[in-house]
Amino acid sequence: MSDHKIVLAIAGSDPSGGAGAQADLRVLSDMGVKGVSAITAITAQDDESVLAIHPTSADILTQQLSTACKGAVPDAIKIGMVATQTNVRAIIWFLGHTKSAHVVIDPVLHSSTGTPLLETKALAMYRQQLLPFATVITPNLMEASVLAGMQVNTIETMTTAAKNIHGDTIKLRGASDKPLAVVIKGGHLEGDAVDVLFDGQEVRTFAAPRIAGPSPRGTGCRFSSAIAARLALGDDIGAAVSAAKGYLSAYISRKQ
Ligand code: PXL
Repeated sequence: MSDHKIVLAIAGSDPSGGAGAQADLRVLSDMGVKGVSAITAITAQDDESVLAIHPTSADILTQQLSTACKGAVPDAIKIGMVATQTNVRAIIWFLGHTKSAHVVIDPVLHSSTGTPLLETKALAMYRQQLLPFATVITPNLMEASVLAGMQVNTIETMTTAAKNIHGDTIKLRGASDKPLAVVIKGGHLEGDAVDVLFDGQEVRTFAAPRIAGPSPRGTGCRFSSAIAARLALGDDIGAAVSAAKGYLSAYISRKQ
C-alpha cells in the first residue's frame, strides 16, 4: 500500500453511496490508488431527493485537509460538492499551500434531483479564485451553460463553451505554465454520450454508446474521480478521460 498513488477527494458525504465522497472513494479503490477525503457537507439523500444538507464549517474542513495530507502531498486532488462560500475560501487557501500536480474540479452546482449544492453567493469566488487552480474542469451541460453564460446542448455549443471556459480560466490564472483541460460531459445529450475536451490547442471528442435505462446518480462524481486516479497513475489527459469513460460505461451497465 505504501507505494500507492494518493488521491484526495474533497466532496460532500452521501451516506447512501450513490454520489459524493463515498462514491469517490469506491472509484479510487477500484482504480488502484489510495483515496483520502475531506468532507464539505453532510447530506441525507436517496434516489428521489436530497432530504438534508449540513455544510461542515471551514474550520473542520481545513483541519481535515491538513491532516489528510500530512503524510504526503496527494498525487491528484478531486473537488466535487463544496456547498458554501466559506468552504470555497478554505479550499482556495489549501490549494495555495499544496503542490499537487493534478487538480480535477467537477463544478457541482446541483444534485441530479435539482437541489442546489453550492450556495448562490459562492459562485463568483468559486469561478474567479477556485477554478484557476484546476488542471481539469468537468462540467455537465447545465454547469457548462452557467460557467460559459450560454445555452449548451449540442456538440457545437459544447465546443464553444469549452473554449470559453478554458479562455476565461486561463485569463484569471495570470502567469502559469500549468496545463488546463475542460471536458464537457454529454451524458444528457440525446443519442450517444459524447464528451468534448479542449486543452487550449485542440478539441477532442469521446463517444460512448448510450446505455438504455435511467442514468444512475453520481456519474459526474465517479467520472472526475476516475480521471484524477488515472492522472495520478501517470496517464496523460486524453488517456485518463478515455479510461474514466470506460469505467463509467461499465458502472452504468452494471446498474441497469
Ligand atoms: O452528483 C453531484 C453530487 C455531488 N456530491 C454530493 C452529492 C451530489 C448529488 O446528489 O450529493 C455529495
